[in-house]
Amino acid sequence: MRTDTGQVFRLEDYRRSDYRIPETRLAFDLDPEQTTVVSELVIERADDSAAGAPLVLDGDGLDLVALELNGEALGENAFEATPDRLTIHALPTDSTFRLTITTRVNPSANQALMGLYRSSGVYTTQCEAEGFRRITYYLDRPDILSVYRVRLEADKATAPLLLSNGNPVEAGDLPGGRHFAVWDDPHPKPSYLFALVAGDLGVVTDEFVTMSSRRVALGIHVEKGKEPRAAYAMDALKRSMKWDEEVFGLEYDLDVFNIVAVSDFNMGAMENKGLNIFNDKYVLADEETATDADFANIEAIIAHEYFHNWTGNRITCRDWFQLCLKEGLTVFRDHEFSADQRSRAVKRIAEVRTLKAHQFPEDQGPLAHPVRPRRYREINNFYTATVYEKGSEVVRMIRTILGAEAFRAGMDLYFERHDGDAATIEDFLTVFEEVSGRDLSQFALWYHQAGTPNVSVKASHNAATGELVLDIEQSSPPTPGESRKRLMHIPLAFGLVGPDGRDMVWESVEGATIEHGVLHVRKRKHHVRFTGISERPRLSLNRGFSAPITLSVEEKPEDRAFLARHDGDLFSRWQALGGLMSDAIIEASKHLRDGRKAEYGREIPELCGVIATDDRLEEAYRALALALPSEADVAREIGANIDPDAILAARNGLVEAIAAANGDTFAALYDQLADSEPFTPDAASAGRRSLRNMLLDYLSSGPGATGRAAAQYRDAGNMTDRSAALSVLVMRHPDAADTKAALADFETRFGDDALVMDKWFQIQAAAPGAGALETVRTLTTHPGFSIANPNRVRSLIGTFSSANQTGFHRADGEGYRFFADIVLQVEQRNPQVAARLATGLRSWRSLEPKRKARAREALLRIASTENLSPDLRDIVERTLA
Ligand code: 0A1
Ligand code: ZN
Repeated sequence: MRTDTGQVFRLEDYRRSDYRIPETRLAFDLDPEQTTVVSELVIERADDSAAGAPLVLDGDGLDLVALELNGEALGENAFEATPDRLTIHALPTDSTFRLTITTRVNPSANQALMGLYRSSGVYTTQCEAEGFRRITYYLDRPDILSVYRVRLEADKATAPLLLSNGNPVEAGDLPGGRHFAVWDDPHPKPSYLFALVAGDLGVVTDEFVTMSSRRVALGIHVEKGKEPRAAYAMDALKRSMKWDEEVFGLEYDLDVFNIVAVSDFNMGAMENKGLNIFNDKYVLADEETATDADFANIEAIIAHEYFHNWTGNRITCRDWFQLCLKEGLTVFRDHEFSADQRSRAVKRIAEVRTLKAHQFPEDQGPLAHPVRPRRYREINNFYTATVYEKGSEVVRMIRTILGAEAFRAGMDLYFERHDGDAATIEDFLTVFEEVSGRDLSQFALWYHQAGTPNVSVKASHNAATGELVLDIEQSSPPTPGESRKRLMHIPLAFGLVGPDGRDMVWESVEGATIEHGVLHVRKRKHHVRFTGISERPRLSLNRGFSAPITLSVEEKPEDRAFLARHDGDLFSRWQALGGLMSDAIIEASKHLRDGRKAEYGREIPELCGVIATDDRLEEAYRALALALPSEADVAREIGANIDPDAILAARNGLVEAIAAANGDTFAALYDQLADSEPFTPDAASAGRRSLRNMLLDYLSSGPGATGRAAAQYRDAGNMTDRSAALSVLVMRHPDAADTKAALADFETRFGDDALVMDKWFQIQAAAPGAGALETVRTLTTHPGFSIANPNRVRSLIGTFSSANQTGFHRADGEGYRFFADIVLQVEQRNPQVAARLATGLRSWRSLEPKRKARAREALLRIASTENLSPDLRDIVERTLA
């Protein structure tokens, strides 16, 4: 394992390479323990000024077997090879030469899951960001684009399937039970997009005919016997291919497109050219084993990886500082795809919930960084919610500012101008400036400045003059390394909601530019004066979450309640109701901390009843509206001196108050929503199930109320209903006999299916209460758990740290101690997963003093461990700084 060199990479240090690699030929002689890799590179000097410059190739833990230059072995003095670098001093004077490098790697010993490794007997690779250098020495940087030809050779019985990027060109049998295949990828690509797969897998095939009538052979390869579970992924793939043609005019560019599902994978999936490799969790689904949320994730991730073919592969990143160029844009594209396939309003709410749950805490804590970071120690730690989710919000804001038409023109220009390039954020912004004639220099700060801006709004209305004045002020809190912030360009979509619930129309406005319902906040303060507003409006602000900001508005609860009932913008209705709920929980938690009784009032329970039964609203929307803010959401709103026990008690109190006021209505609706049709994963059916399961939670909140959930568990015809019932039982009635019986039944039914058992681990890891830690500790010894498998670790330990506020943040600090032990154990095998897990402690500073001290101790213990990997050291040191 690599240990920390302490090296910091800086954006301003970018230099073009002295050498290029126009052609790469790889030959893999695959063996579980001793795989030989022969890499034949055509190398070109970039220009004459590079004459005499040594060639320095990246490596990571490599074992050099042989080295030839233009077909002749290199003398010992001509080069220097360490596991992490190959330096060649004596180079020919010709501008082009051929280098042949032979390395040997052990795929079975690779538990970091970067480079070439084996997962359940299948050879597979992961090269983003810097995994290729664990296979062979190379200029392993995204601006080195090369055409690849790959020859794979392996045992035919155990690896009948041999895949790589591009198109298949040759295959055949060899002596000794071996066989080979040759793949050719005509599109120049960076090394991080290289992939191979070799193994014995089942396959689902199909075909897609592109808009210019080219036939593409599609294959999804999964564990044998699981082929039927790949049908939904195939359907999602074809819909993605079609959508990219229709919405962006982008066509697929090879004869084949393969997806392979593997069960050991550090992330969700990887967009290798023509050969996407997936965490099997995001491919395999059927009604008995996957929830509606799984289906939606599969659809989104299949689309995301496919969309990378243009935004990421055809146009890649110049360097890793530009990661958001491909990731933010591709997330935006997959969001738009899902919105088109499902319900736009529901999708937008789900996106904002994810952003607030993952990106806001990152931006508001010690790990805050700009969407385009300026420095990093370990690039693996920058595959973050900020780069992905906030990166997508920034692209969305560009579209909001430009309008849909100019945005599309900008995208067209981007593809036309930069196809085949390793590009930058500046290149991206320039195309939009050119097509729109707008100056986006202030807007560009969204890429460069970290932190969540706040916009405060004060309104005063004069009924006599019909004048409405909004005093708007922006501010951005300091973040690590950025104490002074510059003023942002914030597109704030808004409406002035009149007494009849309709948007009011003003006569004139001064003090800010307003276009198509969007007010452009660009200065520190705007004094905005509207005329012709005869009655006091309610302010519906940041509609559709037009900007990823926090809002401070002096507003009466009754105005919020009015908006929650009447705002014509569905997103804002949801936002208003969520705000009321959050305030109520915060207020109640204060009371409970002071030993007083919590009061919840009548407004929220009444509103929940109204929304639940409003059949003009989609069921999925009603379910989202009824979902209370999570304990973590409330903690973030409170911001400091957090006591998770008080938040949980306050939140449960509100659940019970809502249930008490609506028991009969909810029960009738629950019965009415029972599925009579056979299962389909479409959005409307999934919406019905989500509303019904939300109601089940309320209906099961009282003491001893296990009957309905136990019955639903027993009768469930699909995993959505079954796991929802199990979760309600475990969360609401952890010690009940019904709960124990359901948990045992689930284990009996699905004990052999690791992906389904992840749900069983997850549900138990989230259960609050004094016994939570012991439950999780015991589950680490369950035969289905494995510390070496990222999905198992995330399900049990990741869920415990992120979704079990009271168990993880136990007042005595035992939760943190256990967590630190596990992080260090995971790190022994897989530093990348350990580092990501460790971010579970990033908000430690906002805890109440005792918990804060204990969390710090746990972080310090990790930090003082010897030989820490660069990945984990980087996270803990930044978290503690
Ligand atoms: N580019 C991928 C994400 C990814 C990044 C690193 C990985 O290393 C284990 C794997 C995948 C995506 O955005 O889907
Ligand atoms: Zn991506």
